[in-house]
Amino acid sequence: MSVSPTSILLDFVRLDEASMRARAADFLATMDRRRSVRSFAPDPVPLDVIRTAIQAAGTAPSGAHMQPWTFSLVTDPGLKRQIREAAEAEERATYEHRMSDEWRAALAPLGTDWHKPFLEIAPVLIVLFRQDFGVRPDGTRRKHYYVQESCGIALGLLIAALQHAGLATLTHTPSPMAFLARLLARPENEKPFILLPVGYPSADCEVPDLARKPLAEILVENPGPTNSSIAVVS
Ligand code: IYR
Repeated sequence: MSVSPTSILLDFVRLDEASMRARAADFLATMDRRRSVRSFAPDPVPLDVIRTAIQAAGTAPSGAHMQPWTFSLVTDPGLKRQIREAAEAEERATYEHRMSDEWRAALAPLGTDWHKPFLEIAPVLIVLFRQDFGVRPDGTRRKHYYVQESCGIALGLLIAALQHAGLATLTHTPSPMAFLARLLARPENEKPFILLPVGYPSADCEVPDLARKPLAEILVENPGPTNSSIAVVS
């Protein structure tokens, strides 16, 4: 069925159910080993692998296929230092003055503070910028749609691609992040969305002993007012 003059046949491989189960379980096992890492080894990583992961992130669906994202790849030690210094200045103000007591208490189990040495130690920083609008060659603005959702999906794919490729990362949001647009000389239509240090974990890397919610807690099947299988709490 042709839906538009420019459509092409879908390239889709239908798998047998045994293969589907094996692949789904393998993917879960890989992703379940993912942890937010804050202690990196300084060892370099293959940049072609990072570029391939970014290309995978760029396959994300986006509003009206506007692909409203730019990925900045930072490896230069001087630039990483500037990013660390600016991030720590903001984070220090946040931890010391801007955070509510409730927020501080929620972060306590993670053991975070304003020091961000990983921004210099990790061999790679990826900064994802969201494009709030596009700019045509003649300078006029092109509207973008569902920018937050689109970038959130691209970020999820990037994290999965990096994990799948054997790299560790952290979703870091030094707040506010405007300094990233300045230091990385991004145009006015781009705003920082997330900062990901990427590398190998340090040999002595520790992570908080956290548990993920079991499937039964995150999944409701066929929910609705008429579904009698949903327990009624009195
Ligand atoms: N951006 C700060 C604080 C922080 C906030 C949340 I919500 C976290 O899940 C973790 C940290 C920092 O990176 O320390």
